[in-house]
Amino acid sequence: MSRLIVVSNRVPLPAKNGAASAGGLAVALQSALAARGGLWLGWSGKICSDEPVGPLTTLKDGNIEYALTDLTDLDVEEYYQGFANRVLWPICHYRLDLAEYGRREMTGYFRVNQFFASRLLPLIQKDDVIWIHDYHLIPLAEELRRQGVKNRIGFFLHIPWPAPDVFLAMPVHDELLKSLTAYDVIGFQTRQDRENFAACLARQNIGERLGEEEFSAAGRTFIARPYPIGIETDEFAKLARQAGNTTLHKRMRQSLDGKDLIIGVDRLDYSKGITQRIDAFETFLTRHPDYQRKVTLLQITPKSRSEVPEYEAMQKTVAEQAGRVNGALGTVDWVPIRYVNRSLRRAALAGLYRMAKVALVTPLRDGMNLVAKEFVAAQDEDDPGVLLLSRFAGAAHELKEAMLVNPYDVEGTADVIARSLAMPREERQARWEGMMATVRENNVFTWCDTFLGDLAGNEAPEGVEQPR
Ligand code: GDG
Repeated sequence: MSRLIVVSNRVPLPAKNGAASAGGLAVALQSALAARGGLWLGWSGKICSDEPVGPLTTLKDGNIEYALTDLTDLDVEEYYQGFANRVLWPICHYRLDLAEYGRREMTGYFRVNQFFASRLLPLIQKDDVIWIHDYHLIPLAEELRRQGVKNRIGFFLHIPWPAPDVFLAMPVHDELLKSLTAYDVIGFQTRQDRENFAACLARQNIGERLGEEEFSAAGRTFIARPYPIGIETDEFAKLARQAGNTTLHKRMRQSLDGKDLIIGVDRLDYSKGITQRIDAFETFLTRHPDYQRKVTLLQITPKSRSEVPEYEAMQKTVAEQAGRVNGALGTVDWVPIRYVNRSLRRAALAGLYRMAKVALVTPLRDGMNLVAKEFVAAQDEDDPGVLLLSRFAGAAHELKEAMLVNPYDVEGTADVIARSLAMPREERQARWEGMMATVRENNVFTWCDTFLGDLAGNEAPEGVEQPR
């Protein structure tokens, strides 16, 4: 088997105290790489003010080798906080109103991609397969090709690919679209994302579609396919089963004192629909006063990207909103919303999912959303909770048995919260069984193996020459 090189912006180093990072890419890739081994290159998270940036830091954990590079403060400002998180992230999540496009940031983005290529080049061996992740590194393969790299290179986009009208509002759309054609395999979360991408290519007259998944451009062929990401389902289910007896969970049960638990778990991000969700919960409590003092919403929301102004502002908005609802509806012995603004251990999270009667997974847009899948995996098959899921999450394309909602429809979501809490056990079981079968089948290993299988064996469609 050829060596696998994974490249992603951030590299989650092995956790020293079990406090895993809150982030879907990290969670999924860590599971996938631990099983197969390989080299993982990315940003160390450190910012240096001197140039040139020093040598790579390397370390080994089990069969994963890590190679980490620092970035300069200008790099971080332009590439990471600038173009990646203030242009690509909002645009791919349909928030053109939040996109802050600037040429300086765009130039920085391409420059840092060149820098990543220069760091990677000396590490590449002849038969390595290279798997690049996410929106930070779209032009990386093009840079590598320019330097003569002939290895197989794949790309997986963890976030949505938006409809052409939205994507093409970004000034450098053609550069990004063309740079993607340097890959051999491009993976998306859903068929809809792939179709949006294909529609952008067609609209801009870039390359040609040869089949459902095959494309050609600039004398090369590549495939673009949906590979829905998953979790380590059995492992996570076990974690949730075992969590029941820990002190934290006993304390939690005690503090609930028979009240039903509703749970929300999201990085603090405007794409996750947290404010709409709190509105929906408030509407639900107001419309169904019988439930007041009988339910509690636990919203776990670790801080994320706090250096980006929109995120900093959101921290304030959500905290104020939760405080306002608690002030308006709470009583001396009942707090409607427990708002936790930091990261919990993964095992703690698993146990809390299992304790919850309902999960509110209501992003306004989401590539997949692993929380939805984790919640399903964590349930007790005899008495499973209900997943209330936004139809704008990639996960909704697979988890058809969830209670699907439109998160923009606050009143509609409030009604579905009430129906979910009142759902009879047989219906909960039937819905859960369907979802669990999917979460088992499309797990993180299937995701990884299918992608890497395609990357290893992408045959050129007949009659098309594939320059290597
Ligand atoms: C991106 C895409 C796509 C959250 N809070 C804590 C914690 N988490 C973990 C969850 C889950 C992960 O973080 C979040 O994953 P999501 O998939 O929900 O969302 P993003 O971070 O936005 O991920 C997304 C994903 O990439 C994978 O392709 O699904 O659409 O946006 O695993 O459990 N983990 C711990 N403590 C917390 O407090 N330990």
